[in-house]
Amino acid sequence: ALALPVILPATPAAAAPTAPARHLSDVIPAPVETHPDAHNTFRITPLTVIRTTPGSAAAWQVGHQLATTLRPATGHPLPVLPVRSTPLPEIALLIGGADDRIGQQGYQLDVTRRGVTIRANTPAGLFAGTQTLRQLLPAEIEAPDRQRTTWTVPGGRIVDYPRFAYRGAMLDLARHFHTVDDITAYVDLLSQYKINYLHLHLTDDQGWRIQIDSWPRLTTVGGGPGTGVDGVGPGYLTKADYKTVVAYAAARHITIIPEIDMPGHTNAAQSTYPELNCDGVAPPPRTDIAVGYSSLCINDELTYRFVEDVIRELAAITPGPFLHIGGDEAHATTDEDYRTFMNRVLPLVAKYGKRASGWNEITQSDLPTDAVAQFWGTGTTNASLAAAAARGNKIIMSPANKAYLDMKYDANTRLGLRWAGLIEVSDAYGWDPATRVTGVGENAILGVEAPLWSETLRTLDDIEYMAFPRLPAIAELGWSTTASHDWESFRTRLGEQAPRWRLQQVDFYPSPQVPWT
Ligand code: TNX
Repeated sequence: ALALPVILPATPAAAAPTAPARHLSDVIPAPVETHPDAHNTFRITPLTVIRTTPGSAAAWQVGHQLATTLRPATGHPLPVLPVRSTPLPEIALLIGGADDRIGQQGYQLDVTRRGVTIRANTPAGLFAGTQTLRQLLPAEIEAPDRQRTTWTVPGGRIVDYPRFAYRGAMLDLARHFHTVDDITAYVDLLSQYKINYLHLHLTDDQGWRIQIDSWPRLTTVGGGPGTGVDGVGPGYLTKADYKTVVAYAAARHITIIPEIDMPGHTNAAQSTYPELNCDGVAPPPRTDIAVGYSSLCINDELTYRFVEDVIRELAAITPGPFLHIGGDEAHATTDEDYRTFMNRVLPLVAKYGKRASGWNEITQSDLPTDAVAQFWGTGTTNASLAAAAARGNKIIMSPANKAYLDMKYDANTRLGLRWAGLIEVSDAYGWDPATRVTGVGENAILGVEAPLWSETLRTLDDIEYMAFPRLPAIAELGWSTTASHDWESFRTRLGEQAPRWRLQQVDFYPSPQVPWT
């Protein structure tokens, strides 16, 4: 008898686990409009391709970044093709053809059985859409290695665009230096929440963190060994490092804003160069966290040569429009000297092609109308800020008792300060930028920014712990409509971010206010 080959039934593949279904509105920041269509979910499979507008290198770049994000966990090839159509299931990233309302930063996202289509007027808008897509996929998409799950995207349409053009974060490199790797890791996290500006606080009393060729000891001494709070935060960015950060951020549609804080907060420079002091004597370096004791010498021409050198060199390596000149807490400068100084320095910023921004104290000087003032107060009135807004200056809102990421969450928080109060997640979320300060309404506001001062922070884990989960709260205030402002909804969506943060190894504060999943 003929021996027949034994054909075993194929082992049924163990069904891939199905993650709890995501909904189109389970996104931070909350999208403007969602139109769910439960019958039209899309699945990313081994056949899925990413298609981008032909001829747009920038769109292809966004597609390539999306593929890089989706490949590790899916294990799928996800080729990126700049073509008009494919017969395959696709994720299409297309410039043009979207809802009129999306503007320069928004996007429209359509999910059907056959594919996902993101449309935008700009690469920045496409990128924002891909960050939404990322959050619509199961949390396992953030895993560094292949996961067995079904990569479902909920069906329907999102039309989404920001309330404010400016959504910022700030990192203080002066009190403790943070490396290029730490800054770029922070950029990755910021970009997931549609933050589009990163302000780097580069100089302060305790350290100078950016290379300036015409004053070389600023970094080697002012940023050298023994600098930083407690003398344990040395380091600085070379110009090459700075350009690396600028390019890395730009690829994620984040613009870097460099800050040189002056005329106060300047001890690192003045202890390095005696000639920057009125008496020609260099004060000792400072590693404590006091503020308000240092001042550049207002009536010395050398001061303005120094400032011009710094502004010129920094402007030359900064492609973004803004240069931040600090201006806060100049308690060792008289009011008259402060105005004299700003009247000299503001035109220098313009001379090198930049738009000045500064802390709200700059509104006490004669501001050009394109200057931007950053409110950091804790109150709800500020006469000179309101007057500047009335004259047409734009305002960035960073109220210290709401938006400061360096304030402790509660009395037990190991890191952080508490001068502006304790800031739980509900406090960080519970305010409206356009009604915070009398006379500074919606139209005067360029946007919001969440500053992170580094007196108590040394590592990336420290940064993450203070920023998460409050940074997403500020990001939502900057992007989403007031109509969608809702604490119950926000804290639920925030709780759903936790599995993503765990997979990305983000060290977050597990606030008792949030239903973590
Ligand atoms: C105030 S806010 C400062 C900084 C400190 C911060 C600490 C501002 C413009 N100045 O010098 O680092 O408080 O929270």
